[in-house]
Amino acid sequence: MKTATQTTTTPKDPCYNVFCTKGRMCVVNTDRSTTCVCPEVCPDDYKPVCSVYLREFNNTCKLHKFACRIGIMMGIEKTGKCDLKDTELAPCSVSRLLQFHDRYLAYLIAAREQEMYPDFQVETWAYEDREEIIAWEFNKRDTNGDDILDEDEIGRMIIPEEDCMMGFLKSCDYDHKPGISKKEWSTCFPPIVRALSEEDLES
Ligand SMILES: [Ca+2]
Repeated sequence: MKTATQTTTTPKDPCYNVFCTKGRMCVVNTDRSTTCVCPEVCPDDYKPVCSVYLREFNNTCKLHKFACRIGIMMGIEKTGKCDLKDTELAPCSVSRLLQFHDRYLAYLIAAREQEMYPDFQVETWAYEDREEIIAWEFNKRDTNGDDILDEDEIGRMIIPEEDCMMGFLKSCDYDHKPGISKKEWSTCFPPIVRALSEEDLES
């Protein structure tokens, strides 16, 4: 799987090795230092980018503005318009994306519950427990135990009916090195449960 985040930067760009979390965008300051920001206002320039969730934005700033509102990592699949003819994947819709982390976490909690307490349901899982469940999933998926989810291991995580999964996995792999490390995994999969609706994203 190719690294999809920050495809517009080059190794000379000060932002090249800066990986902003929670949807933020790396900007270069006048002294060449960098800052991760959530853009409030974006230019109206039409320089389309296609996100890894196969949703198109008029420019990179608008992609980050949107991703910040949801608080998720969102890689760029390619600069330019999304070319859906080249892929068999369906775009991940906004409503499905809003609930993606919760949906995935609920799925993992059910699997973990089944393993640990097959006879009853746990009432609520604390933050630390959810953190542990996310780490448990990583270790289970890292079948060769090298602390990296490599291309084959990631390939086995794709669920055909989960149209946001591919984008999520691509967004997790943000550090220009192949595969998803434990650090990348815990960064892109926060153990929080959000309550956002599509209305929250308007304006
Ligand atoms: Ca591995």
